[in-house]
Amino acid sequence: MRTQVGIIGAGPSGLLLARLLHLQGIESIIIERQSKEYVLGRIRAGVLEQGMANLLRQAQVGARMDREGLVHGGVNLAFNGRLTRINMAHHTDGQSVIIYGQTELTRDLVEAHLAAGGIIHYEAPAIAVAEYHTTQPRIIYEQNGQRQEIVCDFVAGCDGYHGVARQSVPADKITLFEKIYPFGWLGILSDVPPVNDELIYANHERGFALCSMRSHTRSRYYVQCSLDDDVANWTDNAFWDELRRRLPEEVAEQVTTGPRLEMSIAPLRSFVAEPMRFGNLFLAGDAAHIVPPTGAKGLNLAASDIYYLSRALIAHYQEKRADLLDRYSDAALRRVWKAIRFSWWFTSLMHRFGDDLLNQRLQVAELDYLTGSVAGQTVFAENYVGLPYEQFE
Ligand code: RFL
Ligand code: PHB
Repeated sequence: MRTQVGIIGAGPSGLLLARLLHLQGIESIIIERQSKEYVLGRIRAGVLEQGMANLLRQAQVGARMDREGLVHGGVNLAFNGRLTRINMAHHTDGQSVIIYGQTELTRDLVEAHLAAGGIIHYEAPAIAVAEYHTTQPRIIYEQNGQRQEIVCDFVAGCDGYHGVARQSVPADKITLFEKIYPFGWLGILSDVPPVNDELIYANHERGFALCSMRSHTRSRYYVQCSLDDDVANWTDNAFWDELRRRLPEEVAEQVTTGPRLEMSIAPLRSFVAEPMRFGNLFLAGDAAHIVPPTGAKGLNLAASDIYYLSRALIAHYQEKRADLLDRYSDAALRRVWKAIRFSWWFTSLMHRFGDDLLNQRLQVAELDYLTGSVAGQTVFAENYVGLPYEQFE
């Protein structure tokens, strides 16, 4: 098999890239390890920056997001038993975020891509990327127990943290930066109305908590948990009790509880691989970097990578230009590192780190300062709504 751009991974990065290329007449094939049902059933992120929303509209998959997504111009920080709202729109010239689940967005992308004749091979794990330093890189994969190959002009490694694209590069050609946090997030999804119109990030001496949502009738809540905790240790009631203990009283009283649709534990990690280009192999999204979920940046970084990568590939095919391909890694990484920094900082500010009482007092002092200062609120707001994409043309 032959194609122009071979894409490994049918998550948001791979699908969005395929879609943007297709609209410019550039062909691709996506290889996905899991089944379609599995990919469409995953519960992950829920907050879209404006830059990402615009890119989805450009990819002609924004209609349902614009109909069903919830626009939030503010976000709440809870600490010391009280709730403070940061008016993000006010501090960023009217910018906001859109609450729209990654699950829904993935469905929109898959449906649009398949309807336009796009090719996605599910249950087809890539094993390696070969000869990526030549003009004919190959993706080697398996399907129905058979070894297969796709010869491409370029390979996009959109295969997430555990993918093979990054691992196909020799260790001495790639630099990895990693930090693993000493706790996880226990999350519940439940068909109950959210406790608040906008998100609440809570710092509490028992540990962090987050009140989020997917719609007016579906809530997503998280509590910080220990790394060796297990979902089997948690009944629904135990989760709701722990959540309420970590929220200001007037909020806790308003929480509507219900049975779980899903409950899971996610570890927290900061990770960056540099560079993001190796010959004609390009890494994008979680394949190249991971952020802890505290700033809601993981999915949004996948989108900014694809903004840069799609433009670079389009300039190559339509204008025979190589300069944007050459600049891809640096441009993407500049934005990645700023989001890595914001997510690390927000994680450090909101979570309980053991019994470090000094640290707890410092966190409260910083939150008090941040929420009481126009400069502090502005810094928070412009990072949360998403730093701008660089001009890339
Ligand atoms: P994805 O979504 O992981 O997609 C990668 C795809 O590649 C496939 N794959 C392979 N395919 C073929 N051959 C192989 N050898 C392959 N190896 C892997 C995988 O099956 C998968 O379909 O990466 P992508 O597209 O870069 O998108 C990134 C986002 O998904 C990610 O940043 C966010 O979901 C991160 N994240 C969260 N971000 C937030 O902003 N807020 C959240 O609440 C949030 N929760 C989460 C998350 C990520 C999680 N993961 C990865 C474990 C919760 C979880 C559980
Ligand atoms: C979510 O709704 O799943 C969510 C929202 C905000 C975050 C992380 C996760 O920072």
